[in-house]
Amino acid sequence: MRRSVKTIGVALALAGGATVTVEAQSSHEVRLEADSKSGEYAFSPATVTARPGDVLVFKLVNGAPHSVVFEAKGLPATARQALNASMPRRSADLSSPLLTENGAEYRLTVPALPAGTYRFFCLPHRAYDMRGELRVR
Ligand SMILES: [Cu+2]
Repeated sequence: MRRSVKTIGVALALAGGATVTVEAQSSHEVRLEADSKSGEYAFSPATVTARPGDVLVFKLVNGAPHSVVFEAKGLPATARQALNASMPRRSADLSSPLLTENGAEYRLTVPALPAGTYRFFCLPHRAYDMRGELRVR
């Protein structure tokens, strides 16, 4: 299930008459789960499309531990740096900490990245093909 919450853009009038426009942001929920019947591990949805400034909410539904690790292969150095800076409590290059509790959420704000596809996977379930992709517009 995908949930998208729109935040209305807000124009702030500052002293002196200057106006700053804060762009509308969306939040996108990605579930990390294990199918109880098939035993398959998955990010759901496996593809999330977002803009810089949007928030990704990785929600651990079941099957923990999970993690979110972006693929380093083919990433330009600046994109790698931006992604690393966007990841709270990073455990290694492009890696979230190991998320051990079902029900927990891991949030990151999509940094300024060139439009394109950024692949990620779950380290504990990499061998089970638990992966997804972020498409930045
Ligand atoms: Cu996993």
